[in-house]
Amino acid sequence: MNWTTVKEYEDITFKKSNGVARIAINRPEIRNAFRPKTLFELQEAFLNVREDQAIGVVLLTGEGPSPRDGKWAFCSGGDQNVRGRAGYRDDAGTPRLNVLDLQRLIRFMGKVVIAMVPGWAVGGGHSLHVVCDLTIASKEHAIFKQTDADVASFDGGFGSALLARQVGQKKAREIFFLGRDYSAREAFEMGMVNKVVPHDELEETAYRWAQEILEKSPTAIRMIKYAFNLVDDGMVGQQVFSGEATRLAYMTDEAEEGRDAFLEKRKPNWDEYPWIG
Ligand code: 1HA
Repeated sequence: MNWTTVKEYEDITFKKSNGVARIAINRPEIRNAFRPKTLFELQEAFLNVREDQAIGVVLLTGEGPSPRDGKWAFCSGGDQNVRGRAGYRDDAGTPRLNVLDLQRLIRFMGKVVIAMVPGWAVGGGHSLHVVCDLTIASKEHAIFKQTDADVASFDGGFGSALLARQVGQKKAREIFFLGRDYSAREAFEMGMVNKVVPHDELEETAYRWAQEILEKSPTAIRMIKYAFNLVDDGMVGQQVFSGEATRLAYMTDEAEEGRDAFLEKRKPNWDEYPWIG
């Protein structure tokens, strides 16, 4: 792995190497809790990746260990220090729930996002791993825990409903209603983790998975991600999937005839394009 830093940020790190982007929350002393600024920076990095046609896979993770006690974290959700009555306050004091914008970016991006979980994945951080396409977890240090109900918060979107798709209704309710700790192995057995690896091999494994994915057809991977999403995403899922169908249709001679006829101010000639039944 030969990571090159894309840009320096205050709350995150952002690197790229050989078709893979690595985006990490960098607040290890508070278990990588996010504040609005963290999320604005994450959104900027994800938008950069979305527009970079050389990148096919993103690894989302948390820097660590904590310089205070040596513990690892993926993310512990919203930073409770800046939580106000209507959301998490940004530098100007505006209350925000902008982790939901990040979730949508991950969900609707035509690239694979892998959660690389080195330690705690808690609350809104748990929901972030849920919305990622794949999760690879540290055998020794990853712990999954949904504390939303402990702090009077709730992710009623992907964090819960998509989780139920992954682990089943009963388990998802247990995770939210009891807020217990689950090891990487337990999370794997439930179906919300793809692979458990020794901590030292976490990044290398995620990077290797990314390289394997990069050997596949970009169009096929994008279409299958959107197809998996479609059944749960309602009309937005249909819009995203259909957008890709439109893109493919634009690549046909038939579509070019439609455009050319308009530009040449003539009737389109569809004779060469049969009504396939
Ligand atoms: O649910 C949502 C949303 C839903 C819809 C729309 C938007 C949403 C946006 C956000 C969220 C949420 O994320 S709500 C859930 C918020 N997160 C939590 O409730 C987790 C709180 N943290 C913990 O439960 C624990 O710290 C831990 C299980 C992650 C780790 O425990 P551990 O290893 O015993 O460490 P601990 O000593 O508790 O934490 C180390 C330091 O990190 C502490 O600071 P210190 O007292 O040493 O100065 C601790 O306060 C700090 N810290 C940890 N997590 C957070 C935090 N500080 C602020 N915010 C945190 N989330």
